[in-house]
Amino acid sequence: MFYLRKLICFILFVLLFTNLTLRIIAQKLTNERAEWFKEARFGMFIHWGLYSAAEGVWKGERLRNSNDYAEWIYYRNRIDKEEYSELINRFVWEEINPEKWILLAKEAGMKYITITAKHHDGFALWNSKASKYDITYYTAHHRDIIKELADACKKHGIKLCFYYSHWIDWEHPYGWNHNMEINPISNREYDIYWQEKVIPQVKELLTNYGEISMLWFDMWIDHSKTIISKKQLMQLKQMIRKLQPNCLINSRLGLSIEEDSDIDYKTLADNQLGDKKEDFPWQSPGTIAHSWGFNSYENQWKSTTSLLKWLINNVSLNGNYMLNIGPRANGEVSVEVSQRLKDIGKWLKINGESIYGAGAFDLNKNQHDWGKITCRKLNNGNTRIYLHIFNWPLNNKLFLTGINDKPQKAYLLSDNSHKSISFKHSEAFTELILPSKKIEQLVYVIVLEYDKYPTITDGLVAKTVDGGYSLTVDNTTNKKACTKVIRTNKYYGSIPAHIQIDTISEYSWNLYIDEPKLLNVDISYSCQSEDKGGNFIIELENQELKAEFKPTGKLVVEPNINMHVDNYKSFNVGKFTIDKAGFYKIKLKINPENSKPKFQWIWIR
Ligand code: FHN
Repeated sequence: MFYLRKLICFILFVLLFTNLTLRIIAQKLTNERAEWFKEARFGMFIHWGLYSAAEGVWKGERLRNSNDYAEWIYYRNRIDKEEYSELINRFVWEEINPEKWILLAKEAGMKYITITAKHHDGFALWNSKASKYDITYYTAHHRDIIKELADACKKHGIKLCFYYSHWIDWEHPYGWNHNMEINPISNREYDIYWQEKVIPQVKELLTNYGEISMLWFDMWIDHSKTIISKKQLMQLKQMIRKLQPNCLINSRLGLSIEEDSDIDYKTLADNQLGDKKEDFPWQSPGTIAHSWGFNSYENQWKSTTSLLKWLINNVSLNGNYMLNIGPRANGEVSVEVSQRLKDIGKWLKINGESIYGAGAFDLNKNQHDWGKITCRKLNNGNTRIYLHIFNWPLNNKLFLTGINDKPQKAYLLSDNSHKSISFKHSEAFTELILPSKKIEQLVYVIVLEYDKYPTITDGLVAKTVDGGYSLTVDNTTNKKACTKVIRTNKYYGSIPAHIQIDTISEYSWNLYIDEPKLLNVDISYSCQSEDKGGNFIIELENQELKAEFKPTGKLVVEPNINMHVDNYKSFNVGKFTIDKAGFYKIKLKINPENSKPKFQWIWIR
């Protein structure tokens, strides 16, 4: 009995150890494979297929369904397969030149392209032996667009990646389409599709077109909620690893990076931007308007500045951005798209150093109201911090809160001469005196050079562009507060983030105040009680300001629809005297009595 127990313990230990070792090895390989991807940061997605020729309209009827994804027209407008394939006749082959897309990607500063080799319609853009539903069979020209793209990528030094719709395939009788939720197929039937189309087609893509840097699968829900089995996914993954060990695989394969550490990176939802710093690689796929495939009715164009800021946002959190183009059936990229990409490219030509191979810095992502920070460690141990100014301060003073070290030098990245920008530094605060802004760049970048990786003081409330400090329910040092914050988008967002105070409560904030001054203190809250009662004290060292909560009444959100919400009002509560620059703690102590106030912020300036 004793030996049996020992044996079981030993086996369990070995299993656990092997599992852990395998995970570590998988993670290490993933990290090595994804090195180029972290360096690249910016890529082009290309949605091009039969749907491009429909342009979002079928027999005079616009795409059904309010999620205007034009590439979904086959499914949405219930089109017959053979009729749908006739869209091929609208393609203008003499004009189609995929090399132009690669040249555009290059001009935009993108480092890789991902082409929809096969989208949900099941139509392959290459000469596929595994299925006749491909471009070669249906054209007299026998074009292999994938081959043409592979050649162009090689010629211009762009990484080639493929989108392959593995889960959904509307063409194959046993491929998945959502209507099968009503008319199901069996697992055995689905496996016929898997073995006769998915496996051989992915094999073709990985065998016939040279080095493939990434396979981008598109199952946006976990495999457990779909017809695909884990066994099928593992079969596919193992084949990819065998055929092209360096090819990246995204999490939309259907396996999350948490479930399988051999998945190389996480793909966020469509147009979902990063929200937190991650240590593993990740990517947002994004559109310039709404649809991925060409849609003649498109009217939701995003501005170049927004797209650029999204790229910067993602890099500041260690992410990637893959921005889509949906060329027409003559290969043309609409001017709305090409112009935006060229403008981003112009910016990257000058400022690319803050993007390519750069990543997140340790300060809180929302700490500064003027923009976003990225960072790069140099080989000699020096570090460059890049301040991306989304909102140029009117007084040309830029406040950086939280970095303890003094930079050696500051300059504008767009200034070839690296002319020094003057700055003052004390303890955890750097103030830069910017040159007056010229209106040339969409986003100006300031470089701060350090002779080592700078240390930070975490959790300080930053000085805002207009010289104040906003002490909110989000930046308090009281971590528990976060769980109590009430946020709602109801009533058009007219109810701000707040904490309802039911019991005696205390919140505090850490600040660095950089000069002696008299600070005005305001507080914003909502109090619905008409009774007197409830009070608060705001403390700064041995100074305190005390007041009672006052009723704030209601607010009419929109006329005539009885939409009345709690009013949030700010009150001045007095002044604090700051004798010298330094670190300070501000405390808010609330005794709500019966008034149940809802606290929003303190503003000091
Ligand atoms: O359904 C597809 C859609 O057509 C498009 O390809 C996007 C790109 O991320 N992926 C799916 C929806 O998330």
